[in-house]
Amino acid sequence: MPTIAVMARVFSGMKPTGDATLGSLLGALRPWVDAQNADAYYCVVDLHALTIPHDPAELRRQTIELATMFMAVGIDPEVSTLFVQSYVHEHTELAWLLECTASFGELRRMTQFKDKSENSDFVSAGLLTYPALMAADILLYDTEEVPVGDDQRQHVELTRDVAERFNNRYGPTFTVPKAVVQRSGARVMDLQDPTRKMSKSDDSTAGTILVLEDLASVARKIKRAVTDTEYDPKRPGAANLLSILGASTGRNPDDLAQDYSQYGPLKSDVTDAVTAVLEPIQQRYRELSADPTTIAKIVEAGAEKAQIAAAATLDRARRNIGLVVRGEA
Ligand code: AQP
Repeated sequence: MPTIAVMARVFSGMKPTGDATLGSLLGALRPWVDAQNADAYYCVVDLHALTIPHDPAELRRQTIELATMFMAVGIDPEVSTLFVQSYVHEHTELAWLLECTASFGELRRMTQFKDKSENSDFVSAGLLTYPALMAADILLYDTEEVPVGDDQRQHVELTRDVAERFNNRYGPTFTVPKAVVQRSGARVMDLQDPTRKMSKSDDSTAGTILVLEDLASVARKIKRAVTDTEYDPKRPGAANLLSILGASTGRNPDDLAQDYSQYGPLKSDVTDAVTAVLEPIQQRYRELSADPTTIAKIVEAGAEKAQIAAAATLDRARRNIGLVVRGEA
């Protein structure tokens, strides 16, 4: 398992585009908890949710729900900073400077852009420029490490390229961050189609496990997960179950693979392990969601703290790129 350096400056975010899945929990939220420190920033990236069609009332509801989920999983706002992206206007402002630093060609090559634009009637310009906003999110906090699932590795690579280009062109401005990706759980696959990533805005309900899902339904879905007739730990369905089990128990999936010769016992152990992970989170979520006013105050306070760091970086970037500073002309 990759280790996060002690007290590294950490930033990561999640879009409020649907209910958190087992994939986002194992690939991102749990690693975030492990990486918590006074220099860790965790953000509900609501502006990214605007890149695809959305319902405004749903977005508002899901934003506070996702902040509640961060805390239910174990993000402690007394330790790290938890906030909502759109509260800190520096994100969109820096994004413009970075859109003018990234090239059209590199944005167009992003796998997520290609996947999400492929079968859409309406492809927003924001879907193309999304990685520049994500780069701004990360770079504003002088971030050293970005804990993400495997699918976001490419966007962090682009962030590195853009930061280096900006620093080369305009002088030292940004810390160049690196992605930290778990070995197991980095890409949890759909249980019905293990060649496809489990995603929260997907309609594959039978193949997706939600963090807040009824545990009997979770057990049914794992039991019905697509596998082959003969046990083969290398096949996608089996590899996915072993990766989920590894991420849930902290054990190495390659070692776990040796413990089984049939799918029945494997599925039963995956169910127990996933239940043990989800149960306390669901309990904590129920307690926290009874008091949304407190959550709203926490994200407000988090945004105030985040803005102090963000404003300093934006000021540096504005000066270095050549914008005249108001009152100093
Ligand atoms: N299946 C997954 N396995 C491991 N990690 C995952 N993540 C998401 N799905 C899996 C990680 O969780 C974080 C969530 O990021 P996001 O919500 O901003 O965007 P995403 O990666 O596009 O997640 P989804 O669930 O696929 O959202 P939609 O469907 O709205 O696009 C990231 O660190 C991601 O790697």
